[in-house]
Amino acid sequence: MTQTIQKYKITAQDKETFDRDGYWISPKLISDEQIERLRQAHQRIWTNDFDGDGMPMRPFGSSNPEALRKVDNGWWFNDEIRATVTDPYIGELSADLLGVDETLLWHDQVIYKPGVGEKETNSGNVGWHQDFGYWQCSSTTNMVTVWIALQDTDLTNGGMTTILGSHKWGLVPGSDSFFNQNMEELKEKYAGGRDWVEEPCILKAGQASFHHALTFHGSGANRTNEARLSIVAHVMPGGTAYRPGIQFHPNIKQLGPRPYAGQRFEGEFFPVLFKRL
Ligand SMILES: O=C(O)CCC(=O)C(=O)O
Repeated sequence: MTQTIQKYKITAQDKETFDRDGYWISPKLISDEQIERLRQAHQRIWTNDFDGDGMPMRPFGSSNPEALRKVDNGWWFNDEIRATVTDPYIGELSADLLGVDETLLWHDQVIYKPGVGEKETNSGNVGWHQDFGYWQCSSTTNMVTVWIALQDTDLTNGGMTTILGSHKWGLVPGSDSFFNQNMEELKEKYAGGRDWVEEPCILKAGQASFHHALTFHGSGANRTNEARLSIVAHVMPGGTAYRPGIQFHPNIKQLGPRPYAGQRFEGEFFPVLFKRL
């Protein structure tokens, strides 16, 4: 079911921007009503109020109220999130940016960053990382993350920053560093000898940033008193297949008890979002 409101089409210039910078900012994609429903979906998830009788892919929760909260595959147990992250339009925009004819959902994330005001804490930080640092069991780096803002988002409330053109660096060893909250240490590790240019992703509610799987990105403290809410779809091209022996990812389990090299990530755990006719 299509939920998005705006039928903006990717232009040649948008694709050029994505290919050059490693990310692209969309116009507003979802309505105020859908934003509100997704905000309510967040509230339900954090109180374990699920649609259906399923469960999250990994347990979540922390006793620290200032910590970042996140859960993967919210679409398994929340219908509103399912409608958003499997929306064909999200799939079409992703396909056009990746330059492919088909896209599927790799997995989603529901992310909540509490507002900590002036408090001295880095517990909301997301360390500089490359998404593909976690996805090395897949056969292609040509994947994209769609980060949808559920409120106006900038650096004051812990919005993301991308590193301009860093998708051209290839996979940097050890870049699976989402949970390392020491941004300075990570910057030192990754920036050495490279052109490190930080670009904030400034989004109005309902806009999305699309970043390439090799683009370095991270985020800092939410210095407001309101939580920063987002829904994230990670999208892969049709034909993406299993590359064994490198790294574990929970998606491998969805391939069945005896996954094999070259087995496609497809079937009900990996919904097709878009297929060009
Ligand atoms: O929400 C954030 O600040 C970071 C999210 C992220 O790393 C991602 O969506 O790939």
